[in-house]
Amino acid sequence: MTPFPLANNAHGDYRSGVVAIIGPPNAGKSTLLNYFIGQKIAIVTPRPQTTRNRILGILTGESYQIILLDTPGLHQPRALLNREMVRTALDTLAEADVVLFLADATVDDPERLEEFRGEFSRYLGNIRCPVILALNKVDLRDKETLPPLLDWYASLYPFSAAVFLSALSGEGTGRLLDELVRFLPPGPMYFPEDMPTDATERFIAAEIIREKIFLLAREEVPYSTAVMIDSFQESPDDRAPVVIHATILVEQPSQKGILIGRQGRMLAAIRKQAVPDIEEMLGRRVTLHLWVKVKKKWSKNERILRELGLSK
Ligand SMILES: Nc1nc2c(ncn2[C@@H]2O[C@H](COP(=O)(O)OP(=O)(O)OP(=O)(O)O)[C@@H](O)[C@H]2O)c(=O)[nH]1
Ligand SMILES: [Mg+2]
Repeated sequence: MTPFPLANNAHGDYRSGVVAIIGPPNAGKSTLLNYFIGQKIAIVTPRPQTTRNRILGILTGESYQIILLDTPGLHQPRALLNREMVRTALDTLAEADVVLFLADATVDDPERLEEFRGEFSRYLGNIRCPVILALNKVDLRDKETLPPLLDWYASLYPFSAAVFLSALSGEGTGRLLDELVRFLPPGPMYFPEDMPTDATERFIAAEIIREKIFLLAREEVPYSTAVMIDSFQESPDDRAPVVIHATILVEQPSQKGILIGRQGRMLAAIRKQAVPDIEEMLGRRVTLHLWVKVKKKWSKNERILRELGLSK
């Protein structure tokens, strides 16, 4: 990363670096990224394996700059797309100054936890920097039941610190921030202080559409979709809407039928929910045109995954 030259690099107590947020699917990694950045950069849904890319958020304070990397959930991948998602998450470890291992505190059944032991240990075993444990969703837990859970995680790995957290309510986030800064090395400001992310508006718009598909379409359908922005036209007149054309890829003709819906109702609902979020992100009105296209086995095709930014 090329340091952004700023005056406060001059004194030595400024801290900065990369914090990789890793953990199982659905633990709340993207929720935490959005909480810290104070705006929606990463999409959030109640379903696992929502995030597919590394998403960078920048949190700048008076004495620190944290480059947060949200990642796809760690799981045992079978299909090519899933393998690429896990690889993307594990690749962030090489760049990290600190790793935040975020787990879901509502997953506490001892047998279920033991099923994860080997997998978690394997991921954590390759990390060469401090790892902070955050047990998330404590708003859903009776606090007295948390210490045994912490003991289980402590038996897994020598975490440098542990924090109970609610990424939804913000409880525990102050303490987590203190811990993250404590383990960051001294360093310069890498990004301008008012820059929240390096993600493009096009990328976030495509992700918002994907989020609505995850929220509205059932079963495996969202997992067989990808969204491509075909065009993104901003008029020089601020009051004119931004006109976005996007294509939703599916793998089967039956999935195309589901996503269009009877008399186009599903596609209309996706558009209706996506537009306000995209408008909020852009601060401008938006006209969104959506198409659905069948591209057989796109998720098993390396070339298409690369084109979609889902593979190297
Ligand atoms: N009650 C509660 N729900 C939470 C909290 N954090 C996240 N959630 C919910 O948990 C679900 C998953 O959140 P995400 O942020 O998408 O989880 P993720 O770890 O990014 O998931 P993947 O991208 O699939 O790996 C969503 O329904 C969130 O609203 C929390 O602190 N408390
Ligand atoms: Mg996510």
